Amino acid sequence: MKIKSNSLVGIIMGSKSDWSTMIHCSETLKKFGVNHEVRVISAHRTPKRLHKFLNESEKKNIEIIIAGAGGAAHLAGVAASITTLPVFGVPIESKLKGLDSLLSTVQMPSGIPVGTLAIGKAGSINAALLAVAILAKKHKKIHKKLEIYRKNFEKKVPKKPF
Ligand code: RP5
Repeated sequence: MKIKSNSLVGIIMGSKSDWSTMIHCSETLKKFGVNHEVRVISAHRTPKRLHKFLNESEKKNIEIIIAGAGGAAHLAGVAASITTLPVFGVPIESKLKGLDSLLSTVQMPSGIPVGTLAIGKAGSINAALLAVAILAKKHKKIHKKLEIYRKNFEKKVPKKPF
């Protein structure tokens, strides 16, 4: 049975402490008018919540899951194993500068993929932009906004370094 919702993306993160990174993902989606849900869900602290959220996401119109986690960052991988929705992983900066988070997220054995972005803020923003690019194929309004964004983005790059 379908659940009523106008969210296209689900952002999950292992801890409230990840929000200072994942807020950039949410802010970027907002710029493109992409409705999304944001939840603190941990693969090891709240596994039932993870199953429930992904189960409900599939019954809503959610098309993409973005998971941010740090340290032994298995959230994106576990999420990808539960749902058939595409999952992007954002490695959160950690005590090991995010290298642990990056390797935990990116090194998925073949069979269950996680599209892994860069560590920290850049990855958080890019996860949103990648989601936007995928959504743009189907959603015309998002496509238009992406084209405008790209045009303006190029203009922001200075021609000279001084
Ligand atoms: C991970 O542990 C979370 O994703 C977070 O990045 C990290 C630390 O969590 P807290 O101790 O700050 O709650 O599960």
